[in-house]
Amino acid sequence: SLQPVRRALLSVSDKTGLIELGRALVAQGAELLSTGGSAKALRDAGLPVTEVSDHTGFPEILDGRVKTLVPHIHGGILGRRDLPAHVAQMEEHKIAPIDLVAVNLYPFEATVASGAGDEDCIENIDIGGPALIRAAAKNHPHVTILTDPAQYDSVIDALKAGGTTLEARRALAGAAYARTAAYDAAIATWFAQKRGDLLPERFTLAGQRREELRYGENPHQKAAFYTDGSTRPGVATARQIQGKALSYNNLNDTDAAFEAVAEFTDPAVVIVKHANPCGVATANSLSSAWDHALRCDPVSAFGGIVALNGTLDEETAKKIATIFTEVIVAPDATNAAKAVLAAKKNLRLLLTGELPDPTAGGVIVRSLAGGFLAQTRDNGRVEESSLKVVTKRAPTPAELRDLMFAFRVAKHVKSNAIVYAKDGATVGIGAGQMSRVDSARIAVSKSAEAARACGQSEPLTRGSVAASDAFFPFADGLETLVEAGATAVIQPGGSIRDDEVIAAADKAGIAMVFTGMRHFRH
Ligand code: 93A
Repeated sequence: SLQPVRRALLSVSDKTGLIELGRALVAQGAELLSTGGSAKALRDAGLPVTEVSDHTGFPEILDGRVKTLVPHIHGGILGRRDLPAHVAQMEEHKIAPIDLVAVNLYPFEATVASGAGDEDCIENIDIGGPALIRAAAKNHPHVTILTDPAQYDSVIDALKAGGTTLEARRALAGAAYARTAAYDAAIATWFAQKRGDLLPERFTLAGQRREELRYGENPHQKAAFYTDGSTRPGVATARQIQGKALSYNNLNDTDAAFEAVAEFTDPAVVIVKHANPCGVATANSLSSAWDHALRCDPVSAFGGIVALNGTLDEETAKKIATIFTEVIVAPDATNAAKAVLAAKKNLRLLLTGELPDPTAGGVIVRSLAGGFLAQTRDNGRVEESSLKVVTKRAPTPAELRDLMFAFRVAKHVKSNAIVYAKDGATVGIGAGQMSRVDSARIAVSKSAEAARACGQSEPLTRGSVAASDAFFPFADGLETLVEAGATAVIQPGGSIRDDEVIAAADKAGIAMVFTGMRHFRH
């Protein structure tokens, strides 16, 4: 049944689209009720509007904390038009029915994000707005509830055609409760963070669907991309300059690549395939970092995601464009670089403006059967000063630089992770194996392949350093690194057999440092 609107209540903080909505309502004969600021905006646009306080005979009090929290408003929204007793009571108390409510809430989330003080944040906790939204949504058989300017157009069209359908009102009611739930989740999170409690007893996930994806990890899975309002530079906040829509796997891989490349201050390039880096390099230019990153595993780099930590320049863009690449993500790109990529219609270019702070806090969530796991981000960073040399030989300055680099890369490789590096570039990456020894061996065999590809007989791991994301439970893992030609090793330490591992390192004459910090990643 189409529901025309005789009376509408408009109370919005975000005035976007308000006038158009008001005009459409007036055009189809509705009376407009409105609160202070919204009423003023409507009046200024020349629309007839009744202040809520005039309608109820009760003034806005307590600095606006009580504006619409009165029976005349809530009775008008909640009364069932199909129950004679409700209709009679509304008449008895001179409560006029309200058929449409448009409310968007005090900008609590934006106020918190702006770094405002406690008092300001608290004043931006909307009480009357959520009450209006929840009441109107409950009575959706009779009432239309709008909570977002993006919904206005379709309702304006419906009003022109005689009113909203029950189906539309039901969908809007669902969206309304999602909005109040997300709003309360943001408030609860704020209180938890104030207490320093990142993982509170009740944890509510709230996201806004940004887009439906063509499919999930596989074509038979449905998928969507949700954003949580975080301003962390990355896939969710990036501008897409060109290319087709990003897939589920693209988004996941782009996130992994960009978070990894943000670890480095020198010009750096990370190439990711299946959420693992297959080449990482730092150099004195992005162009040369690209060359070195690609050399690590040119076979895997085909169809990869490329992340850069600086402005993409023309020379680097030309090089990347020579191999099939799914996504390039960078803080920025020069016009010349953009022009180079423009010819590659399918290639997506994402620009983030900034790099994310790898040391920033935050919470990471992963779902599992019956619930989800939450943990704080792995924002741990090993600094040179915290390394402990455990072998007779200490690393040379050149080895030390590469050890630091390799361990930082290992943090972004799925466990068990083994990373060989030389001269600021990975030369072999072993990822995601069930045994650490296997990861070490795989990295070497890949590096031998890469060496053949560039006409070398020796694997690139000769004379490299190696990083392990976790300790070696036995000496055999370390021995594999030595056999591959690593001259220095970085690992967390902490195994009950550390002594055996250190003895094996000393026997081989290599240098080894302990970080005291593990970087598992699954
Ligand atoms: O302070 S409130 O929690 N108390 C209320 O009774 C109330 N009624 C509506 N905030 C209330 N609102 C909110 O005022 C709405 O959710 C909307 O965000 C805002 C619109 O105020 P104005 O029309 O004065 O700009």
